[in-house]
Amino acid sequence: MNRGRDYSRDTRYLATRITADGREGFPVEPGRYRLVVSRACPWASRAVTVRRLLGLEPVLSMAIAGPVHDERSWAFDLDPGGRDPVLGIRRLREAYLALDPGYDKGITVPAIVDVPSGRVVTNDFARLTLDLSSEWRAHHRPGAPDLYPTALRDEIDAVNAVVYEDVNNGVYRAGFAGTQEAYATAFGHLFARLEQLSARLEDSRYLVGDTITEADVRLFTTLVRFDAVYHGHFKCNRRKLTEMPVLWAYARDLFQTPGFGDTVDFDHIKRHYHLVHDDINPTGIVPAGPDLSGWLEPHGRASLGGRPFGAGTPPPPAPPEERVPPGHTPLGGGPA
Ligand SMILES: N[C@@H](CCC(=O)N[C@@H](CS)C(=O)NCC(=O)O)C(=O)O
Repeated sequence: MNRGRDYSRDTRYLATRITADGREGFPVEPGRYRLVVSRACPWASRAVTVRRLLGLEPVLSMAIAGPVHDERSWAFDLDPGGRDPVLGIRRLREAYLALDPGYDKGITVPAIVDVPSGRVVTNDFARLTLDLSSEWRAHHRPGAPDLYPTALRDEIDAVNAVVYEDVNNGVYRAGFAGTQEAYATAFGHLFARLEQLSARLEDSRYLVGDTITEADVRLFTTLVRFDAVYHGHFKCNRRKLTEMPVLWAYARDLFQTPGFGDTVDFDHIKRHYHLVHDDINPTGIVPAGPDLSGWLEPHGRASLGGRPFGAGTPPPPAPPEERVPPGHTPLGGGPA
């Protein structure tokens, strides 16, 4: 990441696509690939939620890196012996260097690794979830929602574009701003966009159409981090999420929908931001708050109509090894 006067994201991704027809050399194949994530990261969390909503767990395995990384990249320090049990590596950089020993761009999550070769295939986070929806369709669970329906793609793309610019990446532009002006600009755009989204969601349960879509997944991953990290650590403090009634109810509604809140690890989120960005939090103190119990309060949005899964069904609980540990979530967490 490049920080400084005007924070800009390094967008030179490894953009090879895994497709149903394998036209880029990597066909969709059950068991062949491993999705590497951190539950702290909003971009990776999109993929965690989409994989779960679509029921791809049996065909696309998942590695969860520890929340705190250093310049040597994400580490599998939550796993026995500090190694990912499938890839056999300690750090994500090993999979990037297996592809290209001279690799000098961001070693980021989410990434999908080709298990037989141990090489990263893609870290193109924006494309990755859309491909899980479209290219992996043959492996979706029965009752999986269509998160990127053809008829709504233009509208979803348009919402995603402004949400990315002003909200998903906007909080980073505010938090990593190196000048007062850059911060003020990002701050202004962020809260103006949140107001506009709030107006859009006042009478409409979801962002596009009357079921959950990719657009909701992308807005959710930023909203769920808002009070825990963006409000304080990134100085996005005109209002807390809990002070924006429509967005707060919308976020709670999604949080309580299987596949969203049950993937959220507040402990990883708070430790990642406050410990990794030691330039903006040099003491390394991780805040004790906020109180998370409000996430379970009734949201009252069912009366707006809409059905989260349309004609489909919610996903069953995650496999025990993929549940968020107790104490990291107001939902209780842990194996059932
Ligand atoms: N690669 C994308 C999104 C993924 C991303 O930024 N992931 C972060 C975590 S939230 C990451 O892996 N950072 C590691 C690093 O930059 O060293 C980007 O930079 O725009």
